[in-house]
Amino acid sequence: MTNQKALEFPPGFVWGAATASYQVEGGVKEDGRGPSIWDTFCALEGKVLNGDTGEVACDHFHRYAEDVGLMAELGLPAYRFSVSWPRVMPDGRTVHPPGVGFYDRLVDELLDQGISPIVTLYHWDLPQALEDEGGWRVRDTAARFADYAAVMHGALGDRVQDWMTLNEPFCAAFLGYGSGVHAPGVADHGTALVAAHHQLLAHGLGMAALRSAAAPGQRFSLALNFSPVLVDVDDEAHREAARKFDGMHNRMFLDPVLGRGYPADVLADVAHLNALEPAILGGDLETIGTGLDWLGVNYYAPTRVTPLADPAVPSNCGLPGLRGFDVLPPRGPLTSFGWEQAPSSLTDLLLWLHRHCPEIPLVVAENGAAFPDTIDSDGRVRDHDRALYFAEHLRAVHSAIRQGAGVRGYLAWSLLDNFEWAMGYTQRFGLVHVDFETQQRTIKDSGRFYSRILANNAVPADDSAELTTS
Ligand code: GBH
Repeated sequence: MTNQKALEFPPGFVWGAATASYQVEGGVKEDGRGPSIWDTFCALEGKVLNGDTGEVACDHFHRYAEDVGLMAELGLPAYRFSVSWPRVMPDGRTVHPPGVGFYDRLVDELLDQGISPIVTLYHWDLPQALEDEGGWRVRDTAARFADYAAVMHGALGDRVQDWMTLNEPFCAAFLGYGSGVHAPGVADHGTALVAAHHQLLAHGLGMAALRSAAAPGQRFSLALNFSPVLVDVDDEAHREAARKFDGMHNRMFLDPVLGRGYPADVLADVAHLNALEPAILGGDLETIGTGLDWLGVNYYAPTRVTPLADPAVPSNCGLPGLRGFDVLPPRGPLTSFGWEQAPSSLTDLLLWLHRHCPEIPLVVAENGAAFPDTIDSDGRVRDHDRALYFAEHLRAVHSAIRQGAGVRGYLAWSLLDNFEWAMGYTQRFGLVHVDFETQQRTIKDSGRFYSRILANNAVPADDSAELTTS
């Protein structure tokens, strides 16, 4: 890749890969771990495809050392993982040292291999004990989260520089309590808005807890999932449809953490549910808006919307309270998940963030694609589609940087094929193939390709032979 056709990233650009506790760990009963809402949800009939569960997942709980070895083989400078709250606090409140011990060992193993840990505290696996007390419907869960954040900082803060409070509160609130396709499986739009507010409050209280214990140089953040909106026609009605979706999907979570409160147009769009504003108590917006040291940007696909003739008709988008428009089917090349492949939307998103909050450094904290893997008789895992997806999206990131966006890093989703939530084990996102029968790991062609990109700090400018040769 030492030709003139490579697009170079800025010096110090952070490369890595990400996972999440429930998706990879397994070991759900090891060392006294308590149940999470995902253990409960998976046991319900018909919630997860094929009745799959995270009981074993990638067995990362037992194989973490081997997995860190794979990261070293790939040459990853950084690894983003999440902590299972019920592993370290089985009842959601009381510290359980054996559970903390797992993350102690993981962090030490990473540091031994020269890999920087990036810790996410909440990637959707709430202790079931707290759900039994109301979960994200109740404010107290936010206070419990702040205690948990303080505990984890106490345990790992001497070795971990980069911390994220929440991953994608959009999903945990709107899929968990709004559409009900994720744990705990509640389907109520008003409840989803309240859950979103309490998660943002947890972020704010968690940030305060982390900052009060901060060592010099530590950085605190969260990861939000963004979906840029596409319309077919540039007229008033289409712009209004796009505004509503963008408001509820993107600005609803970003503006409060930036200290700007909830967007007025979003509050107006959901006022008829009479749920969000009553949940906001005095001081909450100040707590939530504590500012960020950087922003984790998770991007997978854009969303296409179209206006409806009747503004009072509920939207098919499934987001709380939205009316008067529908989401259209994705177009063009799709991933096996059925998501649209649109690298230019990633450039647009990063440039929009740069204009919206120029003061905040951005890190792409998740980006990747589900495709089936083809395995040769010699065991080689060919996944040309995934390599191409990474190449195109990294060119999109490069283009945003060239146009001025302050993007400091990129973390591929995911290190390993893993438990893909409601889709069970049917969607593979890994740089490393996992055989879920034998737990054998095999670095995919896309993993080798990514490894060369980060070694060169550059992505090939076009789809040369480098995509397929290893
Ligand atoms: C991430 O969420 C998660 O952080 C990660 O755990 C997960 O494995 C990864 O994505 C891959 O799924 O409802 O059909 O209109 C991604 C956020 C939110 C992106 C839902 C797609 C819905 C498309 N996702 N969104 S749809």
